[in-house]
Amino acid sequence: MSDLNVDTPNTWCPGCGNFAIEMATKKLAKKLGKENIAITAGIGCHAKIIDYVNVNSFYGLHGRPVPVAAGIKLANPELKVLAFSGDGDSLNEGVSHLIHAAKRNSDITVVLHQNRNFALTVKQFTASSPKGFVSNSSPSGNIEEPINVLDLVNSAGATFIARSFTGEMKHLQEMLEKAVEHKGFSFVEVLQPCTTWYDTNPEYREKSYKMKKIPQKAEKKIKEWDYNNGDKIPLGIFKREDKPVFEEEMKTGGDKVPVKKIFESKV
Ligand SMILES: Cc1ncc(C[n+]2csc(CCOP(=O)(O)OP(=O)(O)O)c2C)c(N)n1
Ligand code: SF4
Repeated sequence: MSDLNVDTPNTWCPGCGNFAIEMATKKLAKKLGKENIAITAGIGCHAKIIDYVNVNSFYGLHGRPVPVAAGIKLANPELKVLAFSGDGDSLNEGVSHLIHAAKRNSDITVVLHQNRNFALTVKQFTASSPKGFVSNSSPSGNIEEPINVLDLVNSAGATFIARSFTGEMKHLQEMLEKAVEHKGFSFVEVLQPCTTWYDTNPEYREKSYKMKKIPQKAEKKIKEWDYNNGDKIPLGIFKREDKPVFEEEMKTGGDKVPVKKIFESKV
């Protein structure tokens, strides 16, 4: 993978889950051919993946890796496009972009580095932090309930939903490969312990387990873990379904979509 490596010094903390995501991304790029993929990222520790993997990439604004990826895919549908995002990035700052890309079934893959805090800016609570989380912006404990991101993207219309953990390298690799193979909006939540501000390794090692098959009722399985104190954290694919993708609908100008009488213009 020498041509995927860079000379840039790596500034992630020792033991950070991001190293596993970097490794999995390099293996994916090697498998697909580096000229066939493009990656985007927001701003944060997660986003440094752009600096460390030598493929075509775009370092976006905070919360904006998803629309940039969707734009790249529209312009060049041959590319496999992945958006790497943080939970602060796409669940606080840019949450509307995530919802709309899922709603459109844009043919991109979003990889969420789920470390459940704003890490680069030294530990503030995000929409994924558990209730009671003590941070620099919640010194007495977070009073808000965490968002279940899988539930959110499922309701928005995501056609592929998976969760993995950076402590399960082989599983992570498999989830990324399956997500990229999927035609339509694919979302992979990667549980990524932040060893400096919120080391969730012991909790995830104890509670996570791999699902044997895709559950029949995604909604129910997705709610098995509430991001607070649940006992079990399922890993694997929760949902995979075929639906028309945005880029192809755009190409045909929507002429295959039946227009209902009520929406026809009078002018
Ligand atoms: C519009 C905007 N708001 C705020 C910031 C400051 N900022 C930079 S990185 C960051 C935290 C990123 O957290 P997250 O997206 O969860 O990624 P992590 O660092 O945890 O990987 C923030 C708030 C910014 N750069 N731009
Ligand atoms: S602060 Fe956390 S997320 Fe950022 S590099 Fe260090 S361990 Fe990783």
